[in-house]
Amino acid sequence: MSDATNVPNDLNAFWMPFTANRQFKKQPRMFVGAKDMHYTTSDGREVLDGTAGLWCCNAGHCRPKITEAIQQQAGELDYAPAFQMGHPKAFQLANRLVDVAPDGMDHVFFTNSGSESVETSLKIALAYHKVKGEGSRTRLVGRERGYHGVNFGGISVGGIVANRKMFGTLLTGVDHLPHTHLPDQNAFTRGEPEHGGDLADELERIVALHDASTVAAVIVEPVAGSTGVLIPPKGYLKRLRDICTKHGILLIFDEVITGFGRLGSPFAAQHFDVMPDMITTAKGLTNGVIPMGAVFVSNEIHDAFMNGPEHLIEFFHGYTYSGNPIASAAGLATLETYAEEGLLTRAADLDSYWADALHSLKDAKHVIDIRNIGLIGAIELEGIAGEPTKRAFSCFLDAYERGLLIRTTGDTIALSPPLIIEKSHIDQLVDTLRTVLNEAA
Ligand code: PXG
Repeated sequence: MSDATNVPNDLNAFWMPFTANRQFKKQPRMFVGAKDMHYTTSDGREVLDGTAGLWCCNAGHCRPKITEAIQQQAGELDYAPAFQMGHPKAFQLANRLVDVAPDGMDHVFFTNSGSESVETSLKIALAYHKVKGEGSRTRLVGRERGYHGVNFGGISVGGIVANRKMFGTLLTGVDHLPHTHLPDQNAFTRGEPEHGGDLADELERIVALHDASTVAAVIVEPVAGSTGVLIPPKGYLKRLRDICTKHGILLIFDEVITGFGRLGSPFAAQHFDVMPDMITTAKGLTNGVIPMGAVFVSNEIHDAFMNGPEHLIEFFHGYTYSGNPIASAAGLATLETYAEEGLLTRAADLDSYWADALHSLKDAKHVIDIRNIGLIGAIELEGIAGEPTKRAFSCFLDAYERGLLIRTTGDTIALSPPLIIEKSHIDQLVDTLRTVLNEAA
């Protein structure tokens, strides 16, 4: 067993998350370095990052400003208690964040991950109705195929069967909208699909069944990522907003992957011009470098809590690491990097080049659909009969051998490169994928 960082040591102790552990440990894939658009593998190869790590390294890798901010903060103030005490950088970061958030979202609650942001937003929704005197609003509505992290609230409102079926009865009082994936009508659409906007009306049916007075919140990903990239049909999100408003239900956008520039605006809410009541984020907030999440909260929700005697805690929730100094420093440096390089809007400039490149794969082997929006792409493959996910997973392995990192979910290849990507990288990415697909069994 070696302690050197560039060679695999004993792999047994680490039970890896969302990983085929036995396959991986027989044939490990290790990154030992990263810079800008590339990873370096333990056998010295460069791999083009087609996924921004896991949808999080939006400014690319090992960016100097972020690295230096973390180093400096670690030597200056390593930790400050998060409850009943503060430190300046958490407040600075909250201010910078609300500067890029949609108008009227002037408050931020810090967490450490997307999953925690989701739990936090659901708890704020329940508590908000309670403090407003509408404590009967306890039901939560999610959506089939939704991904909202892995904690109990998130998997309850989520709609990915594999993430739910092992874990009992989950939260009670949860209902689900139908998903919006309509391949027969929308296959090979560029951007928002034409068909399916009316699926938002299913919310009226759910509200009618339970009565609006029992429904607290609806949570959706504006663009669903983990389920294989589902782009909202035209008019869908606006319709959800209208129905929620009509019935006094809070609308939560889970922007853990769409936040921080992925669609060409800081947030999807701005891209689609639909304003939710809360936005959950993580990932790109610190460029993926240090765990941190944030829930953006509308002024109305925040202000509803600021009542009663001033010495009392207004909301019984929070984490030891909420607004951690090093994470805050990383967040500030990340936002500076985004601003200096125009990264929160760069996806809008590259959108059509990206779309053309992706859709040029239409005739590659096995491809049954291609979807894109901002700097997100999905290539859906026909699965091997009786062996779902196997074809896409072999493509993932082959792409890695050919110097390209992609993600797969089911039989869909998902792409979400760092927002610093250049056209030449897009060409390389698509050329590699074409070879991989055409050679796939
Ligand atoms: N909400 C959404 C919409 C997400 O995409 C989470 C919550 C949970 O975040 P944390 O930080 O708790 O993991 C996510 C996470 C993929 C992939 O390749 C997506 C995520 C995580 C890992 C892989 O699709 N999304």
